[in-house]
Amino acid sequence: MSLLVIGSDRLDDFYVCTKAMAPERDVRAYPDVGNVADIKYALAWKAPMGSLAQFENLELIVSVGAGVDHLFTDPELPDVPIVRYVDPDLTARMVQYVVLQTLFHVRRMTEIQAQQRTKKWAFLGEAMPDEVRVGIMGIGVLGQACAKALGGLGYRLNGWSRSPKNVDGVTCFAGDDGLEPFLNQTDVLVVLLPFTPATKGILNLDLFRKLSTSGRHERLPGPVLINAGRGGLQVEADILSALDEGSLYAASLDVFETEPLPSDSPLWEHEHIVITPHNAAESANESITRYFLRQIERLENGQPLENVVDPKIGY
Ligand code: NDP
Ligand code: OXD
Repeated sequence: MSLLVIGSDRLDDFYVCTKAMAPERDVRAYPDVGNVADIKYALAWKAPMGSLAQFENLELIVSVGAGVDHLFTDPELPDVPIVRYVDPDLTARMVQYVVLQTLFHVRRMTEIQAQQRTKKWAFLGEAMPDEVRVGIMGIGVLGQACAKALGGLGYRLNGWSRSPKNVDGVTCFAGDDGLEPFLNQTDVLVVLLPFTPATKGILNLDLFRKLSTSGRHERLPGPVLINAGRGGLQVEADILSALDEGSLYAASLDVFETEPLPSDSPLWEHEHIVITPHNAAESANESITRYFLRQIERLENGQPLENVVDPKIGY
């Protein structure tokens, strides 16, 4: 009945933290697994392909992240319940990131910073909050928390999801039919979608061209993209083309097709792009470990697991 921590740059931290928080438990850190038959519960982030298949008595996988695409890329993924990470720590950090990036672009900070570099003192027009429509693609746990915070700043809100939703203060759109009307009424596109076969490459030139042009005026020079979902959602060459042709004004990207972002990527150099190193919502080791242990306790006490993912839809 051993616990395993596997994958992640923070593997050693999770190991130490799990041992400290559950001293009565036997904890192993991959690849030092001992007898594979002992392993019953795994805390995983980007585990080496095929590695989880060797644990024949595995009963539960808890994902270190809210996204579980890192598990579903493994063709030998064991058929056991997968719980994704949903926690106030993660949610609060994502809300801060999305609010920060939204304000940054609506207040035209890339232009203001360019002015600073040339010691230029000049006012730029700024949109009033209720002139700006923030459209949240993926109005799930994180999207709804962001909507609440952005609504408090006075922005108008739209949301898009797979299944129809009712969210206070948000005009909701759903499915393929809802996508175009959602985009047509969006000035700032916040992306908090999971990476699945259905969302792969969805952020492409065709989509950017459907974003609202009516919000574009001297105070809000054009649509903004904020992607904190996954890099596989975006076509990076298309983001650059959209910025060049004006169908995007600016972008904040936390996730990339290849991570770390290669040093020769032209995204690094673009004046209207903010790059962050997939740190939009990097939760504390203690929060993640506490969540892992709670799921194990629930399983052992016969209580339902929380936030179990559906392998058929991939999130
Ligand atoms: P949820 O599962 O709660 O929400 C996902 C939302 O996306 C739901 O509204 C869902 O629709 C919608 N969705 C999924 N597939 C489609 C589709 N094909 N078409 C339209 N809508 C779709 O996830 P979270 O909010 O917890 O997390 C979202 C993602 O954020 C994670 O999967 C992860 O990739 C990313 N993330 C990134 C972090 C970072 O640091 N950059 C940190 C944490 C998460 P429906 O409501 O109908 O199910
Ligand atoms: C997550 C992430 O999915 O950090 O939680 O990317």
